[in-house]
Amino acid sequence: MNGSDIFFPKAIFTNHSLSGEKVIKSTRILAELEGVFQDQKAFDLLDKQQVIYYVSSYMPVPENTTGGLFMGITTLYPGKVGNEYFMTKGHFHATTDRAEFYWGVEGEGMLILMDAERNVWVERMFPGSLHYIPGKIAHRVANTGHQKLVFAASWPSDAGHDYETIAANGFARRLVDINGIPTLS
Ligand code: PAN
Ligand code: ZN
Repeated sequence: MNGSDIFFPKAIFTNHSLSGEKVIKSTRILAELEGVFQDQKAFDLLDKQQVIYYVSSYMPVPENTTGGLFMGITTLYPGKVGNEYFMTKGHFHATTDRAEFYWGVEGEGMLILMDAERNVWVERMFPGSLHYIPGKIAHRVANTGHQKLVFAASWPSDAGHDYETIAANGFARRLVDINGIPTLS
C-alpha cells in the first residue's frame, strides 16, 4: 500500500447527520403530514410550517440498484397532534419483500409495525436499540419523549418506498398519550 491507495471516506456522520457527495437531505413539515393524525381540529391549530422531522440519506449507488445499500439518519422532533405523538409518514417498501434495520441513537420512541393483514405492534426505541424490520412490514416511528428522537436506518437500494398505501388506509392502530403513557389504541 502506498499513499495513493489511502482514501478519505466518501461520507461521514457527525452531529447525528450524514454528509458527503452522495448524501441527500429532506425535511418534512407538518403541512406534508395532512391526514396522518386523527385529531383534525388539533392539527388545524398548529403551525403547518414547523419541521416535524428531517432525514439525511447516503445513497452510494443509484436508486433501484440491486445488491446495494443505503443508510439514513432521521431526527424526529417531540410533540403531539391532540394526544397522538409526532411521527414519520411510514411506508411499505415498493419492492415489498425488502427488509431494513433501524437503530436508536438518541431520545425515546416507538417503532410502529404493521403486516399485510393490518396487525400492528410496536417496539421501544432508545439509544442502542436495534430493530430488524422484515420485508412486507410497514414501518413508522413516533417520538414519545420530550427531546429529539434520532435513529439510523439501513435498507437495500432497490427497496423503494410505497407511501400511497399508508396515505390511503393509515395504520390499523394509533399510538396515543393516555395519562402520560404511550398506548396503542
Ligand atoms: C427511513 C425513513 C425515514 C423517514 O429512512 O424513510 O425514517 O420516514 P418516512 O420515509 O416514512 O417519511 C426508511 O425507512 N427508509 O426505508
Ligand atoms: Zn423503510
